[in-house]
This record gives sequence, C-alpha cells and structure tokens, in this order.
Amino acid sequence: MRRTTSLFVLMTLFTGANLWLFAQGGPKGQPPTDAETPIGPRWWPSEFGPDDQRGAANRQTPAKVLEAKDLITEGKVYQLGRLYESEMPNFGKRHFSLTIPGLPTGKPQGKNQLVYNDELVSGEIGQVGTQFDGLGHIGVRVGTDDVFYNGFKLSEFGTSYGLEKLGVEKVGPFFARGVLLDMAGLKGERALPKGYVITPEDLQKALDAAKAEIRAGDVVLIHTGHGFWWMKDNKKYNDGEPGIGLAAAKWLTDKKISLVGSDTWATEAVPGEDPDRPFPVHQWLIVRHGVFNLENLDLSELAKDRVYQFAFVFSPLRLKGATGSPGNPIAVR
Ligand code: UVW
Repeated sequence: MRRTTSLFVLMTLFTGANLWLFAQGGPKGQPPTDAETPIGPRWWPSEFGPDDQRGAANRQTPAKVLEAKDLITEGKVYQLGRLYESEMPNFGKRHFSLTIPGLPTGKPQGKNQLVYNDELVSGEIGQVGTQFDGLGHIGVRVGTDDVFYNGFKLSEFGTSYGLEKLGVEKVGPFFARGVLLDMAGLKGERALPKGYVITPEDLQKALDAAKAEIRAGDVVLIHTGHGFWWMKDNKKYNDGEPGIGLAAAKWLTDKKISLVGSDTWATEAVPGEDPDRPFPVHQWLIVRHGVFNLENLDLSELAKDRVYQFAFVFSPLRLKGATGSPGNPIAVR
C-alpha cells in the first residue's frame, strides 16, 4: 500500500514537473519526452518554421497546380459540397439558420419599383455542413494553457471577436492533385459500419485498387459510404461513423499530404479506438502536423464514376479570425 502511494506521489511530481517545464516554454536543450503533453512530446516548432500559421497549406505551390492541371482530361466537374439547410445534421448543439428579413428586404423604390432580398445567416459558420477545419479549431489543454498548432497558446491569440493567430484567412486556396480512396467500394459495401477503424493497410489496398499514388501536397478524400445517410437518416448519420484511426492518420501525414477529407462529420472513427481519448485524429492532423480536415463531403458521384485522381479546388472563405470555413469544393477530371 505504502509502495503504491509512493509511486503515485512520484508520478504526480513527474507530471507536475513536466507541466512546469512546459509553462517555462519547454525544457531547453533537452530532448522532448512522451509525458510533456497529454498527446505526447511537444509538436513545435513546426517544420515550416516557428512563426508559421499555414501548416500543410505551405505545400500548395505553383508546381502542385500544374500537376493537378494534368489530371483534367474531360472537363467534368463534381461538386463535393453539401446543401446548407437548417435541417442538416450538426455536431452537438451547433445550428444553421437562414432567413430573409422583410420579404422583400428592400421595399419598392424608384419609378422602376426595385425590390431586393438579403439573407441573414446565423450558425457556427466554419463548423457546420461541409466544413474545413482550420488550425485554430483544435487544441490540447496542457497545464493551464490550450495549445494549438506550432505551440501557439490560446491565451495569447484568442479574442471574443476572432483568433489573432491561426485564423482561416491565413490558409489560402488549394489547387492540387486529389486522390479518392474508396473504402466502401473496396469492401463491397454501401457504407462501412459506425466505429469501423480504417487502417493503413485498408488505405494502401484502396490506393492499389485505384492504381493511384499519393504525392506530397496532395489532397486525399476517403469515401466510406456513410454520407449515404445525410438527410435520409440524420440520427444515424450523427450517431457514429467509420473513419481513419491514428495509424492511418500517421500513414497520411508521413506522405506529407495537405488535406484529408471524407463523407463523414469527423473523418475519424466514432466511437474511436480509445473511449478516454475523443477525436485523437483531429489532434494528430491539425495540432501536430498542420494538416487540414474537410468534413461532410458528398463523394458519392466520384465513387460511382470511379474517379480516383482529379484536380481538387477549394478556397476557404477569408473569414478573419475564424476556426474554419464552409464552402463547395470541386473535383475536376
Ligand atoms: C469537433 O469539433 C470536435 O469535431 P468536428 O471538427 O468534426 O466538427
């Protein structure tokens, strides 16, 4: 009993010491340790430099545009964005509402009796419907600080009127090679079941089946089939989902991709591999690697037409200080 208590005291002191070192900016001159933060060793400075706020968007270069252009052979455009409507499935208590005040908003004026309508939108605009998770969306509580990509602390960049660092306006457009990994097709199922954890082996098999390759800076879209339930059975859609696990996320970040997207609301399996660790893939991708996550895509047409490589185009809205962006990404082949 006394030994257990001593062990507990030692562990508490060790963790406390690490958090203290973290608060001082990290143990200078010492190699990072696993116990430094709740997700392992510190993840900063970023490979893109200690001041970087764009993460894997730095891999979007003129060369990527030219590579993507070579994949356009038919001129067929696929819209990957969902309709934004108040009934769409949302995470937690998020909402989306669009109203036209006045109807018409502008009453008849002039001899030509001009009328006009405006819309009033409310909602967590970067985090509802088809949504692009920016680098200010996900963080990790370490000691008393919430720490984000590149070690930026929320206490130093967060304001009630938007983020002064890591805002989505810093990201810029994506015009890159896109690769579709059709997991549902590979398994011969309409949709993978909720909680199915996609492994690196699964991803490799889908890549081989597609006769495709993944290059640095690419965009990888994962078709699980779960999107089938969108607006058909929203309860089922929201209740859990198939998605990548941590090993598959590592497989993707090792390939130095820019962005991963899927036809689910989180891209990662829910429930996940460890019930005590919610959304660890979000932290792996966004916080640790600066890789973006694009959720609630409609990938059904791409999968139906077996389009596995294409030009991917998406420009996040330049919402100053926002955590993410809505939008309608496209694939062109
Ligand atoms: C969370 O915000 C936790 O999830 P998502 O990015 O899937 O909306």
